[in-house]
Amino acid sequence: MIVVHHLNNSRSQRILWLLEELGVSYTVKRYERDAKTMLAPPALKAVHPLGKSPVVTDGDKTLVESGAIVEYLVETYGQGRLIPPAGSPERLKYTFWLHYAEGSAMPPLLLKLIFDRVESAPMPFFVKPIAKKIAQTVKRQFVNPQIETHFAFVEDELAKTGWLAGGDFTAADIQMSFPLEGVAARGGATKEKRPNIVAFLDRIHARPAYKAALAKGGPYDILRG
Ligand SMILES: N[C@@H](CCC(=O)N[C@@H](CS)C(=O)NCC(=O)O)C(=O)O
Repeated sequence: MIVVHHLNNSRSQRILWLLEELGVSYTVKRYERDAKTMLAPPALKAVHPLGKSPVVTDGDKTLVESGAIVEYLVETYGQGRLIPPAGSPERLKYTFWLHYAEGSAMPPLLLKLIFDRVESAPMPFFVKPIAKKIAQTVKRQFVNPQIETHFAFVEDELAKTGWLAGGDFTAADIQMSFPLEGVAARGGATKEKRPNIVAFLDRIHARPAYKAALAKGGPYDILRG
């Protein structure tokens, strides 16, 4: 039996969605983030030493890292669904997006989250202006331009077919949903600026499997920013 160790408001939401798309049965074990630090509870470290979400257990296997989990589930339970044929140009794109989501798209979003927090964190009044200035400078000079470059690229790629790995919806679209929801929630992808990303999000959010996964995973506040 597959168990998804699911942290609220996290990347494991897309694993629930993938399993719903594949129609594979699974159970969800829920974990709640610490309200102050937003970190996962120590109980998750008992499942895997990294203590991050998602973690999937399947019999005697324990799997971590979203992209690797997506690959495993599609390979083991997909029966050729949600993945372009081996050797096709679409398959190369599929592999690219599976890696790109966590390797390139997420890091600048994470940096923005961290420096936003530095900017608004409570601290002694005499340090605050300095911390604020540093955070704003890093964001202006490095983080925001990176976000622009990456999501302009995704926007252009989506213009081709509406999906990322060719003409069909694949697990690469599921893997990319998290950074795209993240950038939209933080104001970096509006209808005016990134219409293809917004239309992509509207399409995935309308899928019955996406909705079923939300019902299983509980509140998913990333959608509200
Ligand atoms: N690249 C990893 C990232 C895993 C990760 O950082 N997960 C976050 C949830 S979105 C987490 O567990 N955060 C809580 C913590 O670090 O304590 C993946 O895609 O699985």
